[in-house]
Amino acid sequence: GETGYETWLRYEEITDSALHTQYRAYFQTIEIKGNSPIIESAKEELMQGLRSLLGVTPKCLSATGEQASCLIGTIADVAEVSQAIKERLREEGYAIYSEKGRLVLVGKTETGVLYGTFHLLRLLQMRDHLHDLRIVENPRNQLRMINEWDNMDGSIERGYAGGSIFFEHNKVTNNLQRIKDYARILSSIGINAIAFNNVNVHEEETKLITRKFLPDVAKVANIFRQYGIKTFLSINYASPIQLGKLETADPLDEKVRAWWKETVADIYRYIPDFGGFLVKADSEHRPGPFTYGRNHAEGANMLAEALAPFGGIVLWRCFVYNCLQDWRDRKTDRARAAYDHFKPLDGLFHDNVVLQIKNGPMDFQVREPVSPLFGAMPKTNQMLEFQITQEYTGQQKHLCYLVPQWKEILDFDTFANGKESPVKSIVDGSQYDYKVSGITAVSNVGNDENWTGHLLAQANLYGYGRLTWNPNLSTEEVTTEWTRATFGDNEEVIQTIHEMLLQSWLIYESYTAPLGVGWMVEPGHHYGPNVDGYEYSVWGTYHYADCHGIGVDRTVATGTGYTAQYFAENYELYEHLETCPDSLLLFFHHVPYTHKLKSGVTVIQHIYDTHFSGAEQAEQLLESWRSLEGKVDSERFQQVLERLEHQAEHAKEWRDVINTYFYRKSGIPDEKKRTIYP
Ligand code: GCW
Repeated sequence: GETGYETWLRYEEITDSALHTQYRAYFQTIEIKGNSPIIESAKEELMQGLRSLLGVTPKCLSATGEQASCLIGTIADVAEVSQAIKERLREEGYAIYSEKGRLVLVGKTETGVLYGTFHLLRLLQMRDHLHDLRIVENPRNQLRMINEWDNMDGSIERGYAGGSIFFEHNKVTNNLQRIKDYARILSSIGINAIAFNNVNVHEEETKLITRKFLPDVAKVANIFRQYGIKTFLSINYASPIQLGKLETADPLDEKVRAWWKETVADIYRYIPDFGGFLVKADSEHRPGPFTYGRNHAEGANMLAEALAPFGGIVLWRCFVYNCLQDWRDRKTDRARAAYDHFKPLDGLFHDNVVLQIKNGPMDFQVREPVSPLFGAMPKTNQMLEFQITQEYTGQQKHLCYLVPQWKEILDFDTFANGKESPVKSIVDGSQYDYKVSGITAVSNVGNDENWTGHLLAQANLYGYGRLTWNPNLSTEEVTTEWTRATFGDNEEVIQTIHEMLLQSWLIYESYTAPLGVGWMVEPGHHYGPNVDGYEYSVWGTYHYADCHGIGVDRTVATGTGYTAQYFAENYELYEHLETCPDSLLLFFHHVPYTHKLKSGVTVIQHIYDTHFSGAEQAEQLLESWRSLEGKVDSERFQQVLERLEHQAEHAKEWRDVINTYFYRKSGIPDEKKRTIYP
């Protein structure tokens, strides 16, 4: 039966006979130049895909002089590529063109060939014609990365789809086939880098950079390499103490510097193309340079120097804030932290360091503004971090398709370099002269049979990869691709799932924390409503609701001054009540419940309205899915059905907890007199 294991690489057989005939003609005979491991992967993918889509195994020609109907190779190997095409191809790019019944796929590099192969298969999945193709594709972002938060005991921090596919019982897994399948999935959407252990590096994981585990890490890296993916490791900043028996991890200490250099040299003996280190330092109780009175630049540069001779890089996370805050203290604002820590260090980082910045200033909430750090450091490489795993967006029990959210973030104009300096143009390196940059995200994959727990959450992984390849793709394009590749030809099925996905983020937002204020979740695991769960805690995540109003005053005029971290245009937008968008109102302002939104309703009435309608819409998602019974195979139908049933129930819980809380605080009844439990 269908488990969802194949993801969007299902390659369901093409039934349209005209198309079938057309495709078969192009794949009568294939010549694939080269025989490196990556080219072998491309060949394997193509053969497997064609067998499945067309039910045929094309004949492979090797340079016999006979002309193949489909020719594949790098520009170095394919003689007939025009100069014009050659010039347009950049690293990892490819071209696919066809004329007179012949198809040519060329990659600038072997990896380009592999990406081109996946593109070619996608054309078939989308049932596109292959006549007169003129495709030239280059990835927009240099680093297109995945971070796993996997622990060696087999658990995954914030994982909602089972255990790790990389580790079990404090060892690297023997199930290399599953890792290979993951590499295929990632490569098909253009991912080219992965850090496969959690950024919180615990005791055993610290040893991944030692000979105890390097042979195993190398096995994993060997698999990823065949799919054009570079392997990185998250490291423990205190490794010199824990592993090297030194008394300090001070980045300016000569012994520490020597220790890292030796350690790095050893890693490269096992993994010659090792990507580098991902570092969470001085964040949430993780060790870092602060202990020794050093700043982040000093801390990162020391590692960068050790990696530089091998071409390795340091991904240094900016998720740094005071996680021992006193709720009584109204001066400290967690949202300010990343900018306050890093902006003053612009220009001090080595050019093989990249700052990895979460999309928002807080922590992957369903709605928060874009981090003001993007574009604020013209002399420092920056990359963007998204969260595919749905920590705060329903934990893969609720449907929450994040592509629309990511599009908003990528398109957000920072005004860093004047008008039209969107986030996507910062992190693709086109705005400033960054040596390294790109996008990364926390994976939503685990060892559940269908990878993501919620089958439809596969769309988030797919969409992430596609947007990272090209942030200019529209939500509709990406969504259509995924839906067709995953669910086939039935227009009603495609239409219904497409709509469900596109509405789901706003639906989730509407029955959870209102108007950008965030949180209101159960502390610890972060699932389900608890309005005051974090209100008196150390985490700096407050909403300040009282009997008059709610929200965090982050203005310069009367609040924490956070708004000043934005460039002028955005500062003006957020600073003033009159211009601040409704969706972020409570993130930036503290207002009375009776404050009228731009939509014309009061804050309190908005809370009631959205929570009633949100829960209803969650019910409608379930109904929409039910309408597909018999049109989607029963196994996958059932999987999704169960999640949607839970979501519909849980949305009511959210609705009632939130509505009751605000009714009790404000004493203001619902204008429409719906049931609010007193
Ligand atoms: O989102 C928060 C999570 C932590 C996580 C941390 C981080 C890996 O609740 O579990 O730790 O962010 O991004 O470092």
